[in-house]
Amino acid sequence: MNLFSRLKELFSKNEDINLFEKNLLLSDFEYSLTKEIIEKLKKFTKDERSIKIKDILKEYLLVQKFTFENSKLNILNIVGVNGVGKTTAISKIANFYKNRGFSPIIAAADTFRAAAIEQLTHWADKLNIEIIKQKQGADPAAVVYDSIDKAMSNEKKYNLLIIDTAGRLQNKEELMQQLNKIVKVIDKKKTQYLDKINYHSTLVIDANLGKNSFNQAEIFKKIINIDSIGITKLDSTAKGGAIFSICNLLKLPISFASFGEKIEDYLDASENSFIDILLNKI
Ligand SMILES: Nc1nc2c(ncn2[C@@H]2O[C@H](COP(=O)(O)OP(=O)(O)O)[C@@H](O)[C@H]2O)c(=O)[nH]1
Ligand SMILES: [Mg+2]
Repeated sequence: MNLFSRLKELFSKNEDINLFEKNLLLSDFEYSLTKEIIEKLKKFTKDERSIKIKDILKEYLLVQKFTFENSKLNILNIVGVNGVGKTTAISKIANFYKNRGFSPIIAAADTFRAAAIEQLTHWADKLNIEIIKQKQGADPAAVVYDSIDKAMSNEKKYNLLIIDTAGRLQNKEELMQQLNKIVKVIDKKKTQYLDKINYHSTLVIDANLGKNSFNQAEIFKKIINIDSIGITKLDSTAKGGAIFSICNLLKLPISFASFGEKIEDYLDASENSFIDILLNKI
């Protein structure tokens, strides 16, 4: 049962406010945030609380839609720990923006496993989107370099380059090096192509990981500049509370949410009522 269904059930039974507190904590809301929310709730009568809880929670969610420009090469760098749903999300984002008139191209910069390149190729073929890839073990920054050149040499053709990266936290040193090198390449290309590149980096967060997601966000934020987060697996979580902590404490806005394995299980921050739909899924 998701967070809202649980809270609603408690409200309908007019339960003690301590039970709300317990539920927020069980959903991996950070402790100080839980206290703050409970203090706000206490200002309302028991009957009012069921209505007000949504508004109170909304205050803690930051949203930022992707600001892609048709006339530029928009580069979206997707980072995050292995298994959180990066590759799946990339297919969804590419599909979403392709359907809205953009021309996407994908860079397979997770070169660590052959399977990762195959998985991305499978999606690209299915969606009829071009993919730039090299062999397993190739330098991810080299893949990014080639991808930008390819996209820029077809300036009229491609205006959205999405980069898939590896996220092995087991080897932080290597992860740091890889991501820094990718960013350096992008910076160089930005200078080369003057103001024709619009860069955005998004950290993908698995809603199931609860408090661990918060730690992951802190680690990635230290490695590279993160502009926004994307939340995945909202279809199978009871720990969505961590998202509120990430938004509120790390000041990272949400750009998209994913709630299933199908290509259409995607919610983009540019859509109307994004926050309301999102809250109903947490
Ligand atoms: N239930 C569910 N599964 C997802 C979602 N997004 C991705 N997955 C699954 O999570 C697993 C890892 O996804 P993948 O995109 O390969 O993660 P990556 O390692 O970060 O690239 C795969 O089995 C996906 O099908 C989602 O929103 N909901
Ligand atoms: Mg992947």
